[in-house]
Amino acid sequence: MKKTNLSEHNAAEVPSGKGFRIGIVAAEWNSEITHPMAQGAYDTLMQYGVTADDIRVVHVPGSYELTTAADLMLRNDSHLDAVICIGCVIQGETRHFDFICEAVSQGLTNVSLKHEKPVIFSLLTTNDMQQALDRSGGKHGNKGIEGAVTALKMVQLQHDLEHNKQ
Ligand code: RBF
Repeated sequence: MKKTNLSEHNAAEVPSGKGFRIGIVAAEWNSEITHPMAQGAYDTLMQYGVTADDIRVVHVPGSYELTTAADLMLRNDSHLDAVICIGCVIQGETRHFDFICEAVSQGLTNVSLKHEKPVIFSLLTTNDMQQALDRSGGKHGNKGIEGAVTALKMVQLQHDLEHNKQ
């Protein structure tokens, strides 16, 4: 099945998050975008059975700091199963676009491999503010919700593979 948008996901295909412990890191830069995404991620984790005690939310100044925060969270909480990283970089508004996107995508990959845990890339990289609004609760869904669904699927996959269930 072709899938480009997990916001309207099939609940039957999403693993239960019962017993999972998940971190959320959200950048304050473009907070009108990142806060609804973080809320969408949080609500989705709760919807699938992750308890409030097992969701750790932290904020960082900008998307560039997502990498450091994800690394710190995983280093200091050995029970964490995954970290969802939420940010928004708008191309038309900053020449830093390429630097930040490259650093975050490479940085989060490195953190994931270093800690051997899923680190979810929920970084909006849009041409303008309208495209970001469309993806943070607008006509293209909420990429924070999709980040949470991806986190649940990846934690379950890791568990299954480590226990030879797939
Ligand atoms: N952070 C974002 O999350 N999104 C942005 O669009 C964004 N644009 C920036 C533009 C400039 C010129 C600078 C200096 C920073 C920007 N940042 C942005 C903040 C960046 O992620 C980081 O917080 C700072 O560079 C401090 O390390």
